[in-house]
Amino acid sequence: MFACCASMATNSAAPVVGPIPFLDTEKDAHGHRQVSELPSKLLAGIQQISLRRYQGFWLPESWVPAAVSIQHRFKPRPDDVIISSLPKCGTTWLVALAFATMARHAYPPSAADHPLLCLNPHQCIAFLEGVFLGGPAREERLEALPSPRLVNTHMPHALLPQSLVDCGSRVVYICREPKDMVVSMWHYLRTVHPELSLQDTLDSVCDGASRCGPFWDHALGYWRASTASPDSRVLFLRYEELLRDPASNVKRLAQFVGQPFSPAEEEAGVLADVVRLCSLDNLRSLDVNKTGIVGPLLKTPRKALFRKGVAGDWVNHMTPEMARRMDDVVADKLGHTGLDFQ
Ligand code: PAP
Repeated sequence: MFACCASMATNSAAPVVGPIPFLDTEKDAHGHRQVSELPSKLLAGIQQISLRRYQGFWLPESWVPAAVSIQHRFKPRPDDVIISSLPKCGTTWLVALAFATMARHAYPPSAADHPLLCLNPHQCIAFLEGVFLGGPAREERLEALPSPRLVNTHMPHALLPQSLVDCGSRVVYICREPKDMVVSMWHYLRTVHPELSLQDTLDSVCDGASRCGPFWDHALGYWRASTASPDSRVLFLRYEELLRDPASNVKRLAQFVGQPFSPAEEEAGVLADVVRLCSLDNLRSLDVNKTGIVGPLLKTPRKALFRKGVAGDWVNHMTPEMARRMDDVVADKLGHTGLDFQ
């Protein structure tokens, strides 16, 4: 409407560009609304963490600009491998396994100087949200990484750039039984928010208003992408399956990223070494994982990333009513989809 009025106002060659509605200047260069315009909520039980609803998902407020930048500025490569998850679903373990697997020729997993022995797994991989919040220098470092790159994100599939799907980057997703995810999240957040109750954590997850939630849409987006075709570029893993049989799942992972373990490597114990290097007991015992904080975005202690590492711990914390509430949400939101958490 503005353009039409402008052309009526003058016939001169110079295009008239003003005035425009002042409100429109709140949109960013890509025409998106400003963060301050998006629906907001406080994460239940934690007054300091504010969420914004962006394209159907509740993101931590500070991650929204990162989500926009990832969509517009991340330049995926066909041989990129993207680890994706909701928080507390096995990210750290999968990151360690993927790094150890993909870097095994440069860094044999049995080597005494393996990077995972002196770096936290999250320091071995670029966290996309952190990169795109970190300014041009961090983006340049991401660009400068040699291929194949390994990065991770908590972004929902629907928020990944279309160019990532188009160019064929591989995505490895890990999901976890939601009651265990809730219990893990509660323990983790309590390290910096001791006032947080399990009930509040459960409520936020069941209401869909937790970090990168609704959890059912997050998992479903990746599930559908993984089952869309036999040659899907999305591998869908489950934390519980990794616990049951880590070696088989690491083999699947290696195959998927185009670096299968050869019979000779298996014979030599390389696969077993990867599993051992990334085991909870090993990672937890390392000095680097006993000290320090996870990163500038989340000031939780690193040691909180390595807690119990089992399936079914929810029975030790949830009342039957709490468990029923979550099971009802899962049945309601996912019952008809073929995605389950067995
Ligand atoms: P993040 O998304 O913040 O990185 P994430 O690693 O997904 O967290 O979740 C931590 C959970 O994975 C913890 O579960 P718990 O609270 O139920 O115990 C943690 O113990 C578990 N975990 C971390 N490393 C490993 C590992 N090497 N093997 C098995 N489980 C692990």
